[in-house]
Amino acid sequence: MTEFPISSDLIGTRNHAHREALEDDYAALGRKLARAGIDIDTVKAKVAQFSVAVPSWGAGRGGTRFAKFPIPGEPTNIHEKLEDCAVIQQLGRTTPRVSPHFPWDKVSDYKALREEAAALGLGFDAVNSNTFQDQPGQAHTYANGSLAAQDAATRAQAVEHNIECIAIGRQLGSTDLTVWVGDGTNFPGQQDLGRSLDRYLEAAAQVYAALPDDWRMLLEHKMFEPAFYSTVISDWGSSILAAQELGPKAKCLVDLGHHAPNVNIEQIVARLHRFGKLGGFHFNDSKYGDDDLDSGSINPHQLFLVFNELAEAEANPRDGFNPSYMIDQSHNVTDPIESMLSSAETIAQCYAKAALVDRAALHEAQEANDTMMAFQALRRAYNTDVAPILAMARMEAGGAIDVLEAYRMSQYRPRKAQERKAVGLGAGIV
Ligand code: RM4
Ligand code: MN
Ligand code: MN
Repeated sequence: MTEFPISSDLIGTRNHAHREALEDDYAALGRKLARAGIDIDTVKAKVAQFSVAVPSWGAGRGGTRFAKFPIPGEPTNIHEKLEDCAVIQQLGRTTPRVSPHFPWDKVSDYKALREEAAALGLGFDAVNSNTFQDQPGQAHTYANGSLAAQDAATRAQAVEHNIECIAIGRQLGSTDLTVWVGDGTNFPGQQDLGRSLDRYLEAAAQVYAALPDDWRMLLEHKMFEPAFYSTVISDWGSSILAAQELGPKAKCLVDLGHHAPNVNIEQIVARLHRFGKLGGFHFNDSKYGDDDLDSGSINPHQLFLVFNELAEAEANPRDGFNPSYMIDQSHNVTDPIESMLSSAETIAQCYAKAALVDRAALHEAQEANDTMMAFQALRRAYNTDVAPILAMARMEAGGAIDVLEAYRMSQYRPRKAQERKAVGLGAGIV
């Protein structure tokens, strides 16, 4: 029996208040879609099976390198983070898995942690290794790199940490290891650009060799930060070359904030898919760099175009297309639960809109070089308000029609502020 943190009576009462209006909106949208030959219940069923993982570290307040402003009731350990993630899943019903980060989420008993999560209605997604920070008592510093460090003992330590993450992930039921390294340089000449990649590839191959048969290694590229002149896996080109060299279980992971400004990310999606290397996504939004803002808050159209490529990929699968989707955001000025509820809804909305694209009409217009009609096929879907489809799917799954209203009325955060100890630096990323 799942023990969700919010009272189901509260959700039931609020849903009762909103139900009639929702049924009205759903019926109206259903008639509109039917005129275009689309069955709304089929779309709803598709949306109901869509899910995106939440990052354990996203449950804490993030910050910048200038300051961090924790909020009362913020989680301070993985147990409290799981409880917050359970709230997001209970109300929104699109986030049934949590992606843990090690050593941040280290515990002594992972079997017990898996059971604790399951009791809250949660499972685990990709495990994330961390070789971008030093931990107390660590033998070798990552100040000069980890998998690509000049120092062989440092590389060995980073390899060993990744292998430990796989061992932890096996106990948690994960099947993906996400590897993002901060390795890179701040000055021209600081490191040899070719040789640092050689070192990375050699060390990454040792991690790859430790992957169980059904596991994938997801390589996450990032153009800059913390290194500001060069990073070892800087872009999707470096990422796919590394993944191709490592082998079939190595795939590329696209974090929406990790590119040069104005890069055509949807095209990157199509390219990676073409070569069977699209492994996963970290959803967020950005205005300037790795801003980690809420998904779709700056450029919802880009998010839709990314999902449009994913829908194309889903229709033409290559090499077991099964990308792992995760939210990767830093909530500096909002309640992280509210941001993730709102972001998960935005992501699912873009998924639903992409499912509405009339692909036959799109392909026909593309074949005929009819630019305007091809564009309109996308535009029509993008302009459709799919909120009633999502709300109906949510309600039928036991979630809340209005997730933010139910969350606020539950007084969850004020209750946790009474129960939980005050945060030091909290659980979010800076
Ligand atoms: C990085 C990257 C990784 C995440 C860390 C916390 O910029 O996005 O995915 O694990 O931040
Ligand atoms: Mn990321
Ligand atoms: Mn990032």
